[in-house]
Amino acid sequence: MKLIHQVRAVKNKREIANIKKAQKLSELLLYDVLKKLKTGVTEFDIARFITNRFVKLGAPILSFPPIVAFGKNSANIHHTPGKTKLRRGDFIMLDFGCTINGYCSDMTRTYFWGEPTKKQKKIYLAVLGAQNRALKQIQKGERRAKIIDRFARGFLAKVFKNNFKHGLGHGVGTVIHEWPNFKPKSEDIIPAGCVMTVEPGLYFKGFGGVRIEDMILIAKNGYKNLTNVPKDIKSVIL
Ligand SMILES: [Mn+2]
Repeated sequence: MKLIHQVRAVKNKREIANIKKAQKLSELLLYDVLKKLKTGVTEFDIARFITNRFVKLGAPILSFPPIVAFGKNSANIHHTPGKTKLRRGDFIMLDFGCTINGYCSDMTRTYFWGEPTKKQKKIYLAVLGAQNRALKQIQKGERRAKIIDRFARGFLAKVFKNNFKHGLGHGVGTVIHEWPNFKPKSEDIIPAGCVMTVEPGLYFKGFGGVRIEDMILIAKNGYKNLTNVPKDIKSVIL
């Protein structure tokens, strides 16, 4: 007999429509956020803007409190937005989502406020490369969570040692973190019809970090990316 979390992981059409709607709204909002960014604005200002804007757009219940992290604060995986002001050369990490009829969305994008340094660029491209590698395995039909996690983790470890400090991703549904999980020791096999995040990251204390998170729908063959916000290096330099 299947456990309830396994049954719940496979989404029906209505559930997928809600998740997609929540994601669409978050994307609209992300573009509004990008327009709000300016030197001197605080993380708290941006976080409050996100919260208020979701209320205005008719989705007042967020998936989780928004993460807005500038500069070295982006090295903190679960940073709480504070008084830190945006400065030239900063990383900008934005991680948020909303709910529609109880169904969550989840997305992270990392931007640069001005031209990134060589090191910043290297970190970003490593994370992007790791995500692409994991997605490629899923596309090819790999469904063992730990193998998918290993592809991303192994790639990152070749460039930077031990800086990827969390699982590669998680199921999304009526709660923001649900079964299954992309983790090194996960025994999960990802079923078709399941919505997962793929979110590699690199974090350097005192310097900053990058996380790129997309939400995907696992198909029988391959997957569908539900996140449609550009993440190539050119698009993330503001
Ligand atoms: Mn997530």
